[in-house]
Amino acid sequence: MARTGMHMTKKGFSFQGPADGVHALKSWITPEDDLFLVTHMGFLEIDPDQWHLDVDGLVANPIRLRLADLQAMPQREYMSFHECAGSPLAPTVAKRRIGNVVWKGVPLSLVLERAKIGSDASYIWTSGLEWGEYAEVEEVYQKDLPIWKALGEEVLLALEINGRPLTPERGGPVRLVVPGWYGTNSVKWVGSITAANRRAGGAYTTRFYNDTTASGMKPVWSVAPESVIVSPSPNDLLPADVATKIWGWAWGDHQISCVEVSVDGGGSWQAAKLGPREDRSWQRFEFPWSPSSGHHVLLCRCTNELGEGQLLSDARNAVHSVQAQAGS
Ligand SMILES: Nc1nc2c(c(=O)[nH]1)N[C@H]1C(S)=C(S)[C@@H](COP(=O)(O)O)O[C@H]1N2
Ligand SMILES: [Mo]
Repeated sequence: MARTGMHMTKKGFSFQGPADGVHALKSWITPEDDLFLVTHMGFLEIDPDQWHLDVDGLVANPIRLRLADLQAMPQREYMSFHECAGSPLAPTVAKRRIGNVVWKGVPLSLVLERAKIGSDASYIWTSGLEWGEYAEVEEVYQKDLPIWKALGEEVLLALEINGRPLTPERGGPVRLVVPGWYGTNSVKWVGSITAANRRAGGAYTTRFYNDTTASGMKPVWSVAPESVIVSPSPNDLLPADVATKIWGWAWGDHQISCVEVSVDGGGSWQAAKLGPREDRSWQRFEFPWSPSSGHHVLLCRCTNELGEGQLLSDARNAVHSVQAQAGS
């Protein structure tokens, strides 16, 4: 049921992102104007004075927190890439909705501690306050986290992004952020948190955002290694035989240890120079290149510290390629 002090400003699924896609992502920290926005059922606008968060379920001390209560608690900043997993109706299509931002908020673990979470709790369920329909399903946007992730220092009830309060479209006044995991887990317009001893049974945790694998269903949680070429972009005309750089970003839940670039459509691969990561930020890679006159197919692929890599196609983290033109 809708609480008072809130209304939907736009109904239905919505995606917004930069017109140039990943080629717009030229800065280390993605300005909000270049950061994608996703909602399934619509955007919610909440009066911050009326917002509250209920924490219940397997807790000894159920609590209701208002915005001022959260603002009075210890907060931390955490830099992280932020990536949408793509459509739950087409989970093997790479959408490359990505950015790198700094979140600020109260660690979820502190709120769970205040509520005296029980030792029998193994999952934390989180629900958004908006309402409506997505793919003919009319249900609350509810997600879950296993307790080990929920208690991670990086998981925040965020109040700010890049030093500014969250806008209504971004999920303000308070949203969950789960750095390292796909955006679908970072519940916007959060209104309730429930400690439970099993996974949440709603559409957004069972029917959507579950991948079919050889060993059964796998929730869309940890972000697989991925990389994109930011420059050159397909619109550039490069001067032939002049030194330039192929550069881009690589990221994943686990640190990226190697990025390789191909300038011949995947015939051969060479290691790129790879930059550091901060918290769970993306990492910059670059590769020097002097293109001969003509058409070139550029690709990049990465491997994380666990040895996991990227498939060429048919995966949400499939290899990115760019068609480049050089001439004189
Ligand atoms: N309440 C709520 N939270 C939500 C969603 C939603 O539809 N409702 N969409 C999720 C998805 S799929 C993504 S990718 C991120 C997008 O966050 P952003 O719009 O800030 O980029 O929010 C997630 N949190
Ligand atoms: Mo998403």
